[in-house]
Amino acid sequence: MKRILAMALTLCLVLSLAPVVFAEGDYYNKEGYRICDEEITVTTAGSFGLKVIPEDIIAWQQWRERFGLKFDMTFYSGEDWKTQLNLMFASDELPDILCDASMSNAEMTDYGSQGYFVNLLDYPELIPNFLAYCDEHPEYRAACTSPDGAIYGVKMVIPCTVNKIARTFINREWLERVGKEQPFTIDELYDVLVAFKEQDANGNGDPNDEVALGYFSAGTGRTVNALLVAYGFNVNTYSGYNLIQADDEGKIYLADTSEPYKAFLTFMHKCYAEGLIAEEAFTLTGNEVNALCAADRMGFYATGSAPFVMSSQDITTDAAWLGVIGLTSEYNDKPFLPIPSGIQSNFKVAISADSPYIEALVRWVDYLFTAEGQEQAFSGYEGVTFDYKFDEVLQANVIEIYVPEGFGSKDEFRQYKATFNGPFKVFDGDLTRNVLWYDAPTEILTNEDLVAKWGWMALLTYASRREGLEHVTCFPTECFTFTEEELNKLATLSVDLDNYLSVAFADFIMGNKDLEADWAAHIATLESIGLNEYVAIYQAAYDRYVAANQ
Ligand SMILES: [Ca+2]
Repeated sequence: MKRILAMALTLCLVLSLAPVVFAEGDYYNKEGYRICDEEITVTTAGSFGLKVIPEDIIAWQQWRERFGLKFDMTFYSGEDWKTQLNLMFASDELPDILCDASMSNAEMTDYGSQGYFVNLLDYPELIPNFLAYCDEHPEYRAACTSPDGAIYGVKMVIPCTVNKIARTFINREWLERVGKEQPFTIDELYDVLVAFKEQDANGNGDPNDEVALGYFSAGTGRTVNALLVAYGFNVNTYSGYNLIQADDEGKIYLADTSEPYKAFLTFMHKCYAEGLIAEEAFTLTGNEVNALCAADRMGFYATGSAPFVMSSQDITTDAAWLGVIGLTSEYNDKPFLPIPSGIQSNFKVAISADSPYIEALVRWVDYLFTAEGQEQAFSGYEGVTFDYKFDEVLQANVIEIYVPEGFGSKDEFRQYKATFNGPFKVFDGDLTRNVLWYDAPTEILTNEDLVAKWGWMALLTYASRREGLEHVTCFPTECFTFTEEELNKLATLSVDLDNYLSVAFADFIMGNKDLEADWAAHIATLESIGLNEYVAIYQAAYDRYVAANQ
């Protein structure tokens, strides 16, 4: 009913607008740039916290000059944005294009199917670069496709591999002090952790101040990702629980209910019981975790940042660490590295179906997927905000962002002057990091100068080159889309499961629950919450994803 009404409304809208809609080609060029010879002013809004004056940003000026698009931009803080966006929907007054929509799959499916947004696929001749990108990255197409088959918006993606993976590190200096080699299996890791705990691994004279396994739910929760991979799970997780997986036959299951997962929890509990994990693992705050790192008290952990950031020092301090990738265990003897898609869950850019400039804006979205469009999102324009410079150690061209007078660093210039660090940023990250990851010869990756400059990125790149290590695509739950009915069910199911699993996870690790005596009751509780229905919904979403990917 809603759909029919929406279609009728759209039809009325099109008819009522018909007299003022520009004839095709009148105001825009179908190919080449500029997009509009005669400048047009385009309204845009989105969630963006930085206080900048849009007209002062170099990207804004470049877009005006290069494309004939003058963006009239309005930004709202993250908290205000949802309210503002709802008001826009209610009053039917969307701007021409949303530059940071921060809309979930559910919201985009809902509003898109009601006719609020342009389906990009209705303009195939205007989106050659977008379609080429989707062909090359079918998972991206799947992630942006609503269950009705339309693409109402595009999402941000992190293209740099080293930025996406679970960044796991072990302290090389600690290993040397306790006389151990880098561990590659769970058993070897356990030996090392025991040595870290028993000896004065950080060399400060106190044999009792080391935190061997740096798992803290705040700050270094990602540590569990490296351990789960050792047990054979192809995951990208910060929490360590509620993990959807597919078996070899494409059958979906919740990893948390499996034997290898139980073995993972058993390992975590053993570490906790023996004091290898800190007693405060579930209660320490992020700042307190950083203080431990700054005091050199953690020997092994994974993080969303890097050792030098965690310990508030400069990047040269990363040289004291080694990258850890592809641990194995008795449940999984093949080392592998899961590489996440890097596709963010929310929609970033969407064009209002009411805009008089739909075609020009469809071309603008398409531009964001050209090589230059991808590069400018993070780094701006060559010769304007950065130069390519030959890196002697890396033996390759890398992007060197300018530091003009008045700016303290490249990043300050980039964020506050060169680019919009959010709006229209569909590709995030310095693309030359992939030159290091994919092209640098392995023998230079341990070069002192290279490690001093690239720090954690060099450590992980080197670890990724280990012989026999397989690089695999991470199981792509973030690319799944759900129907309205499924979303309604998931709204309560996933919250209930998450709430229960987060408590059970801590209880099993801390020993409040017993992994043998309480396991059957644990599974029964999951079933009573709705495990089977949950898995069935994910199975349907996965089947659609596989179909959309073909
Ligand atoms: Ca010590």
